[in-house]
Amino acid sequence: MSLLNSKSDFPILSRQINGKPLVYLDNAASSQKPQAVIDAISDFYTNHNANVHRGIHTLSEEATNMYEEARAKVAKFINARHPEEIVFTRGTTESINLVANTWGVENIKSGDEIAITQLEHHGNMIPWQVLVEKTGATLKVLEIDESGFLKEGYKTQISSKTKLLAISEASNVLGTIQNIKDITKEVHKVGGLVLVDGAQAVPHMKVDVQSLNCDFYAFSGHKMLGPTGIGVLYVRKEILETMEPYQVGGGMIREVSYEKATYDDIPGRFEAGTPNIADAIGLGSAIDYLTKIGMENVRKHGIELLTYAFDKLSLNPKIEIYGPKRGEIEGRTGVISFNVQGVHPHDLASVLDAEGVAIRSGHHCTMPLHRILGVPATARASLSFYNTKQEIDIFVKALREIYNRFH
Ligand code: C6P
Repeated sequence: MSLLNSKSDFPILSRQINGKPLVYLDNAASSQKPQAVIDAISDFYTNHNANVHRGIHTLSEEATNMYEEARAKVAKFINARHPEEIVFTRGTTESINLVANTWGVENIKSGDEIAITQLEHHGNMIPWQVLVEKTGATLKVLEIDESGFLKEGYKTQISSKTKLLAISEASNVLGTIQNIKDITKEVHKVGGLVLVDGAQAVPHMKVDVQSLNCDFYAFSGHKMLGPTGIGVLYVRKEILETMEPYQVGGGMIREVSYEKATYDDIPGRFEAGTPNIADAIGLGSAIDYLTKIGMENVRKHGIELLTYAFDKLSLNPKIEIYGPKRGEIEGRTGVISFNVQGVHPHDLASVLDAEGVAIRSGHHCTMPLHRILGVPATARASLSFYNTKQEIDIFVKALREIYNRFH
């Protein structure tokens, strides 16, 4: 499949916004969906809809097979050893909350430490704040350098007290890609576990949980061409088997009496109630689509677009880009957070919208990081492989005009 023709696979990308062709640069918030994903969801409801794991009639068996096939696709996509290591959730946020409320509550005690980094999304911060509050443990915040990389000094800040390091593989603001493999090695040395927030990594690069050797890996379907309301939590099998259910009820039990219940095996015991069947199947279709393109090609094209955008944007000295610089481009994804001198990011976003260009402005659910950056808000253009150099030209030209208008 050619990347160059892929834009036409996404029906929404031919829309006009305010009379201008849509230039969609808000992919870090949520990506657009190819027709194949929309069709997969529609096909499920049109031809196969039934509940899963509950019936022996044909439709129920078809639905169950399709749902479990989607799980197997996810496992293969991130190179998990077993499909049972994949729990379907609503998204990254729910995946992380699941870990905090199960593994966390069961294992974290007063005197223990949980470590995060300064650049974490609120979704990988607040669940740990609540957990330490509940358990009497301590939350340690590890420092990042100017480009957003975890500072080497973290090695002296972790110890046998560190039960978990929760870190994003790619930042949603700075784009910085951490060296998870090395970090995992260091945390395992002191006996801790590693949870990776992969929300901004999975859409852009090959993720291999065995090679990263992480213990938990969380991500969302909607940022990687899949539907909203479906996400993934990978947990290493030996750990998942020790965890108690997150929610309890129908569909996750083995035996129930009026007094008590025993629970299903993994992963079913973490999916109480009727799961989001159609969207899991939609996510499976998104994985098929990305696999056809090849994640190596997605990454290669991403770097090419990012380099092009960097070169164009850095022609204007009034634009400050945060995160890894041009010389470190391999260390980042296509998230470009920036400020234009003298223009508020919200003004930038609304004037760009009038030109058909969609970007995000604000704190991007990383208020503490923005305090470190010394600004209350940034503008953020985030690229996907379906963006083109022509679209970047439109974006840069519109920025130039806005700058001239405000000065
Ligand atoms: N970031 C953004 O515009 P959910 O909302 O559960 O799908 O994902 C939460 C989340 C967790 N971690 C990281 C690194 C993220 O980027 C996000 C979502 C979006 O940056 C919406 S705030």
